[in-house]
Amino acid sequence: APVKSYAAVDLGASSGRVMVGRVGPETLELTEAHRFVNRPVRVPEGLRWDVLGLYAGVLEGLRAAGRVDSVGIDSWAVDYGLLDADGALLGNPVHYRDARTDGIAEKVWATVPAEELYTATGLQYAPFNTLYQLTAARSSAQFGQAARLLLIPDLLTYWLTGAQGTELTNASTTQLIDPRTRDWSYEVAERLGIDLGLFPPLRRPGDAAGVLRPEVLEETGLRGPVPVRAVASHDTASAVAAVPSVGERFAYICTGTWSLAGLELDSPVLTEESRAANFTNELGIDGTVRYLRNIMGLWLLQECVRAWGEPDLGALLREAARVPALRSVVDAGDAAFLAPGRMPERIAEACRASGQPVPETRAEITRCILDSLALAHRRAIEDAQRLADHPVDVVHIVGGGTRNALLCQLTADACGLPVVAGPTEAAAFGNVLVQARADALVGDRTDMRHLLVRTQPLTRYEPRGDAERWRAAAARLGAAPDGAHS
Ligand code: ADP
Ligand code: LRH
Repeated sequence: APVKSYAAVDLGASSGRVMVGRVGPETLELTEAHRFVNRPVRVPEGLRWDVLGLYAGVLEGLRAAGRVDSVGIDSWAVDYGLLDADGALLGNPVHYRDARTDGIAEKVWATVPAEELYTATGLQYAPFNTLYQLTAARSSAQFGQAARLLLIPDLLTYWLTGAQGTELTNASTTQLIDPRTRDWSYEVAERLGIDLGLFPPLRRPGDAAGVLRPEVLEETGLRGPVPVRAVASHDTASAVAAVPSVGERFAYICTGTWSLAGLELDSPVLTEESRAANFTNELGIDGTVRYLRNIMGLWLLQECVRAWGEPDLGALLREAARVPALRSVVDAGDAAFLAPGRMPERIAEACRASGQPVPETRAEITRCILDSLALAHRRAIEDAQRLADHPVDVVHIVGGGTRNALLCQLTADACGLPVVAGPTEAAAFGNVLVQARADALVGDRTDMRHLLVRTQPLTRYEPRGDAERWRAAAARLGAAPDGAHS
């Protein structure tokens, strides 16, 4: 039976990587060709992505990857580049943690009330949804020159191929897509004066997206033609596609810079209760809905580790494991933690403000973060099951957080459910598998998942039975509203 090779470009908020996947009917192997840091840059006008640095990393990765049957790109959601009428990039793409969207949502809601926006688009409120970014950008000189808008993976695909498109799973994070029709939300766009003509036509995971340009072949040393394939270009959609579940009754948590915790559903949940609980309905492969909540995730720890001068993570986590559990917890869903900087202080302040013991040492702060994340995972998974009327027996953890055994165990304890951890590079697996499926090497979504289960090492964590303590801690955090409020 044939085995083919695919390059998966996966750009996370903290690092980018080019992985090579080998896929056959009984084969699924992933190796890292190249990894590079993704560091946002603060310039006088705000926080920006170093998108040229990322593109250079992609080219270097493709060179290291060598001969592949096709290439797919996924990245974090919501952000975009603007092109002028000649197709040239206008400025550096703005980082979703930039402050330009402060106070913008209220302006949008004055035209389209938050309730209507939710029924029309199914998206949770987050200040950085593309819709709010565009509203903030509209009066800028740069925007006046824009002829095209390309989401980050679509921008890199354009640079590699010269062909333009808007991939659907990532488009579903703009707040301009209707999750029922899986097409643009024309009415919302019109009422808010957003020109959908800025976006090139929609394409779906598995669609052809062009071939590497001759100049790219030359720079990477590859021999053409090399097709580029649209994948589930939202990294979370690719990661969910690679959740190694065998049944339907599962929840997932994609852990990296963010924790995205929720369910895979056939249709969106657009109730007022769901909106109040800040659940989102993003689109996945095969017309599925990713019903989930954004939780601040390991960002909280990343920012502390950065503030502390990058101490060894393994040693820090071992010390944190010895700190007594649940002394103090913060609301890891709170958008107050969105911006970079002063994270250890901000966590301590949140504990003080809620009358809890203030964590002092690095190990104590780390433990506070991990307990808080586990608690936020518990709340999201409980709420999702109730709101979607979709009970689960197991929680799958995928992404970088699978390397944090303490976080996985605490999540099992908090949820009172077994946790199955792995794969770590879920987004890259999902990316590769969608490419392989387009070549008919794997069948449907279930086949993709079974192949993962047969080939990938997974770690199981059983809940340690202290459910009552977690219930009490959840109650202590109180009836604070959930999700990215501030
Ligand atoms: P993203 O895709 O958002 O950039 P990743 O999925 O790569 O994020 O996950 C990055 C996170 O994984 C880091 O912030 C860190 O907390 C965790 N991580 C990475 N390596 C390790 C490790 N060796 N031990 C524990 N945690 C790790
Ligand atoms: C994770 C992610 C998440 C989005 C956020 C902006 O990388 O794509 O799904 O909400 O970045």
